[in-house]
Amino acid sequence: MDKTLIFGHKSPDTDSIMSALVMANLENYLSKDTAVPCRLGEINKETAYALKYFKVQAPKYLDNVSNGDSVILVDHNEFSQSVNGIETAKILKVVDHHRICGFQTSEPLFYMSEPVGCTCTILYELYKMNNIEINPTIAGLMLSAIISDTLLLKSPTTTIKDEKALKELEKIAGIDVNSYGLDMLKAGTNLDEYTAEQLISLDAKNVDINGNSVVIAQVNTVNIEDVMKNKVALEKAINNTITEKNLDLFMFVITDILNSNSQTIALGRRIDLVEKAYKIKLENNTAFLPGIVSRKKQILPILQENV
Ligand SMILES: [Mn+2]
Repeated sequence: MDKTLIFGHKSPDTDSIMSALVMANLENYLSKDTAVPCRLGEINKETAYALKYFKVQAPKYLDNVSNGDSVILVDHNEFSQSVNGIETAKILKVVDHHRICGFQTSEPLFYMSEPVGCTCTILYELYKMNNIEINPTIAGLMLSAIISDTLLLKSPTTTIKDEKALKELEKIAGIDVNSYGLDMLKAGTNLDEYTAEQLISLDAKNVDINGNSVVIAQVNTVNIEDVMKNKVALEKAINNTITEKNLDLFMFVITDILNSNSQTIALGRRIDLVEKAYKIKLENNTAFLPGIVSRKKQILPILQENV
């Protein structure tokens, strides 16, 4: 029997991990191949909290794929965010909710993309479409991903489909989504043990913006000042990464999940992109971004428009 490797993006967030686990569960109903959920990086604290709560093991770590490996991508499609060697793999399916960028295959594939708040919302629809029952554990994984990606439905990426899915999954899992969700999000904001290097790579995405090599990294917190206390160390780590990867811009976004605001530290030769996008002037490499919480909807496209 062939094995199909299923994984989300590098620097995995809760959606990337849960989508891999959930998609593997779904595939085991839909396909005769064996599906193996994988992860492309360390499990963050928020995800660890959710996995422990629902008593599910983390997927196995995958460093690279090689010629002809069968894979399914969830929660991403850009090769720059995918596994090493992705160019040589056989991509069977993609289930995603991001912009499509630089994506190409040599064979036909199943591709499901929707502009909803979370990949697990699309997976929820796939269970429905295929008439497959969702068990309470799978429901718990899915609702954790939706809470994480939509910040408990507060992010502007949230759609009616996310709200409906969350409501339904709450019933199946038999938990109170609001209290569980807040505990889970808070578990992810405990940043004390991380070094500056780790903080800037916990949830970092490489993106190409009209030929500019950009990294947008984000951390969630309940207290922006707490993170900003380490500004000097953060700046040093960011500058090292810029040199190492020859980046044009590194935008570090510290998001206050309780008040739905962010503070950014931006460095690189194209910090003008950030200044133009938000009509601000960075002071000491930093600026407050009121109301900004979503990289996908309020950062990436805004930078692109202003390039
Ligand atoms: Mn996602």
